[in-house]
Amino acid sequence: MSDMIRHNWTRDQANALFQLPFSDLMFKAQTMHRQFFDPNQVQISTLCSIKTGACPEDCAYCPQSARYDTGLEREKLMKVESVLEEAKAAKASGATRFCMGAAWRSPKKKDMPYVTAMVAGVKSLGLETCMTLGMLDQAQAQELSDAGLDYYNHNLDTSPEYYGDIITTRTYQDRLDTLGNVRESGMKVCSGGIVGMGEDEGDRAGLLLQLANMPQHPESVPVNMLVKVEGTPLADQADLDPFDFIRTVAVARIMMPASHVRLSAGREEMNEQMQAMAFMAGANSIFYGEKLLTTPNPEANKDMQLFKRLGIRREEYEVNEDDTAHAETLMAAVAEARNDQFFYNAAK
Ligand code: SAM
Ligand code: DTB
Ligand code: SF4
Repeated sequence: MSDMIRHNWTRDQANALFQLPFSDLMFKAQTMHRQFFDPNQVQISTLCSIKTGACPEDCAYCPQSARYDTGLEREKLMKVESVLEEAKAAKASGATRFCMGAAWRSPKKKDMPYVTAMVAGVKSLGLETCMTLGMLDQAQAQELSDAGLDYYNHNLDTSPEYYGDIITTRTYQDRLDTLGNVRESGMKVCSGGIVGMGEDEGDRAGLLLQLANMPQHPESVPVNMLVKVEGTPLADQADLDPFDFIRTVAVARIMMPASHVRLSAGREEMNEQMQAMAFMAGANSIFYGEKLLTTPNPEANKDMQLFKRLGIRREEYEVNEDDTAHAETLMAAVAEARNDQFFYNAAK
């Protein structure tokens, strides 16, 4: 099977997959999916926006950029206690991974003690941890990894060729450098992109080529459908043909067969048939819970009903006792340093 995990895809091969008749592509993706995964299991992550709005970057799709008037209230970094409350609620409603996102270009030195305490606290609850905080240098990546962060999300967003039309405040190479630092630190990589931003099929192929030709594939590949937010430059972007979205999922599945491909932003605008088709194309992860970071997501009970109707089961996460013990030790240290009973209790 390992020879099916390739890192030498050519542009012609990626384009050819997109050009296949739809049924042939779906068959190929399903066949690949079944060799690596149980096709009826889906991994469930819940998002939490730990720092919302007022971001200095200019990503044309993003409601959190300070450059666009999207009516979003800026918020300070959440308290560790509040994040842990949200994580408990996410676990109680069925999530196995908790993904914390911040509207930052990159974390500042003063933020690190708080975010690492969040990681240790969430981890000690028996959840997998993920963060997306912008660009990381090697030392920051290592600090997060040492705190017990399992995944770091940092998307390439689109092809290198289309990238300049979407973001000017950080380069494609900056993103690749952050992903390199994450990989080097020992954390798992979560990286994907957004479709429906006016890119063409070659750009969607170009994005997947970048991801699939990395020395190691990202363990998690979010495929986001653009959520069009009033006030952003992409608010009036024409809709992408839903079949082109499904094709992107299918090609991601074929090019990165052992990775979890996540049906990410945009589910609120998809009907159930389209979501079922995305699962058939090889998507095996979702964001779960009523909110993404700032925009709506389907209600949790609606998702559970859909899973039931499709015979889909949640992918379980096996808690590693050593990891939990490590997280508890870190929490106890944080509690002592802050002389804070809450952390002490959370660590027990
Ligand atoms: N600020 C950090 C960064 O950009 O690296 C982390 C948070 S940022 C909101 C995480 C990702 O969310 C972006 O890379 C982008 O892929 C996705 N995203 C943001 N706004 C979106 C939208 N309107 N539709 C779809 N995806 C979106
Ligand atoms: C990812 O690829 N998608 C998520 C997560 N990683 C952080 C974010 C989607 C955000 C959608 C717009 C919003 O809710 O603000
Ligand atoms: Fe800031 Fe991230 Fe939004 Fe870009 S995507 S504007 S970096 S929050």
